[in-house]
Parts: sequence; structure tokens; C-alpha cells
Amino acid sequence: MKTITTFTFLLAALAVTIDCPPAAHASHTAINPTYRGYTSGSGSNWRGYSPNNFYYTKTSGPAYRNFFVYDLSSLNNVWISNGSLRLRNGTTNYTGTKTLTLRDFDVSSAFSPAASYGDAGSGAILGSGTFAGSNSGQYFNFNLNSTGLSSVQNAILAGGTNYFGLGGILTAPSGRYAFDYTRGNPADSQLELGRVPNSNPIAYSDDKSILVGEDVLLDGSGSSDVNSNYGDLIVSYEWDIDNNGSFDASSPFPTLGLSDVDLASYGLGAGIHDVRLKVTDRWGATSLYTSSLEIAAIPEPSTLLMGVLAGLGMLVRRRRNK
Ligand SMILES: [Ca+2]
Ligand SMILES: [Ca+2]
Repeated sequence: MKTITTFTFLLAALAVTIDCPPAAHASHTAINPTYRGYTSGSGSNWRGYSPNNFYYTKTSGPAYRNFFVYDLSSLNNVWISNGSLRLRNGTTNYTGTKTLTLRDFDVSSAFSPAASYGDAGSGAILGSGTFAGSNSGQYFNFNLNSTGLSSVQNAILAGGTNYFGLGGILTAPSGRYAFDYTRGNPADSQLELGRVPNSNPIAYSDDKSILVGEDVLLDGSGSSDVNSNYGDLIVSYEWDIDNNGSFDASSPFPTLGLSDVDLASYGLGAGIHDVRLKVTDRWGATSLYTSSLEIAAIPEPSTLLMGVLAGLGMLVRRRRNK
């Protein structure tokens, strides 16, 4: 009895101390804007990061649109799980409940307030949020939708000095509003992102068995990437057909057809051979898998005949023994 109790205790202790490999948990990053401000239709009324420090938006003519531009170059090898624009509700001058719609703001080329005005007004909708003017001093999170999240992700994947911009316009009801009024604090308009680290893809290819002279279809479609739910995918399948350390074929598609002539050109005749597959994901992470390719010799006709005769002989003997 005592042994069982001790054993149970040990199990309990093990349960506490042994952890499964940790799943990739999202961590959070808050990024201050590189540019922020508001602009009217011509861009001439652009008010930027300094000395202006608030983000004015109004629906009456000409409508003003505010914008926020973030440098994402510090983010690498990550996938964005969620994101929001966090703005400080900065004034008591405006009341009522309003909706701020966030739109795509093209900063892939040179930063241009005039051009951005159109982008902020007509670009893809990246998110929206409703806030109450009476809650002065509070922060509002305007969540990015799936288009917004993929837009952030694509800016990160682009690498280099990769800006992500979004513009806010008031959509309803009509009126005006100013965020971060007079404070000039960059942390009052942060982009908040949840992120998970990139994981290596998992390579897999089926073993194959053919006869000499037959074609073969190498198939790596069983490969996978755990980040696929965030938009990751396998961008290349490379095959080291003769397993000599150098890859012989590369394709964005998982299968590779080889004729008997192709196989012969790699010196692959009758026998069992190793074939290596390397897969690469969107961040350039790779993994390898070795499968086997069995090329069976076709039995000689005489051997075949002998086999058939031997089989017949056994059958005759069995009948006689009955
Ligand atoms: Ca991946
Ligand atoms: Ca090779």
C-alpha cells in the first residue's frame, strides 16, 4: 500500500515538473507612430507629427481624415494574431457616440499627405470602432479586421523599412472629433499587435515503388506549416533526386513528375534510393525529409516462366497427395 502511495505521489510530482513543449503563445507589441496627423482634400492642410499633436476628423466639407503610419521593420519572423489602433480620447469638446472607420493608407512609396487623403477615404476598410465623446481621457481600441491584419502582415513580410499606414474617417453620425488633443504624446496613438513566432514548416513526401522503365510522381503534398492559419504557406518544394547533397528541381507545387529517362539521368536504376525534399515557408524557414524510391527490376521472362511452372508443379503434387 505504501508503495502505491509513494508511486502516486511521484506521478503527481512528475505532472507538475514535466511540461509539454510550449505552444506558441501570442506576445504583444505596441508601436509608436512615425507619422500621424490629419489632412484635407488637397493635402495643403496637412498637419503632421510636430508641432500638431491631435488627430482631427470631421465629416463636413471639406472632410478631414486622420492618419497613422508605423514602421514595422523591428518585426521579423512573426505572424500577427490580432491588432488594434489604440487612441486616446483627448477632449471634452465633443460629445455623442461616433464611429471611426479605418481605411488603407498607402505608404509603400514616398509619404505624401495629398495622395494619402484619397487612400484614407477610399482604400480597403481595415477596421472600425465606436466611441463615446464623453469618455474623455480614456483609450479606445479600434480592432483591425482580417483585411487589416493581412495588410499588417504583408508590410512585415515585405521587410526593410516597411511602413504600415491607416487612416481614420468619421462615418456616423456626422460631426467632428479630435483625438489626443494637445498632448503630443506618441504613445497616445499606438498600433498594438499580437504576434506568434514563425515555426518551421514540416516536410513530408510519400515513399514510392515502381518498376524499371516506369515514370514516378514524387509527392510532397503531405508537407504542412502550423502557421497556415495566419497566412503562412510552403512557397517552394526542392528535390534532391539522387540524394547527393545538391537540389535538382525546385517548384512552388508539391509534386514532381519524373520519367524513366529522367531517373536514368540521375543514375537511378533498379534498387532502393533515398530522395530528399526541402520545403520553405514564407519567412524562409526550411525543413527536410527523406523518403525512399524503390525501383524494382522487371523479372526476366524465363524467371517468370520458371515461377509459373514451379507453381503448377506444387498444385499437381497437392492434388496427387489428396
Ligand atoms: Ca511557418
Ligand atoms: Ca542532387
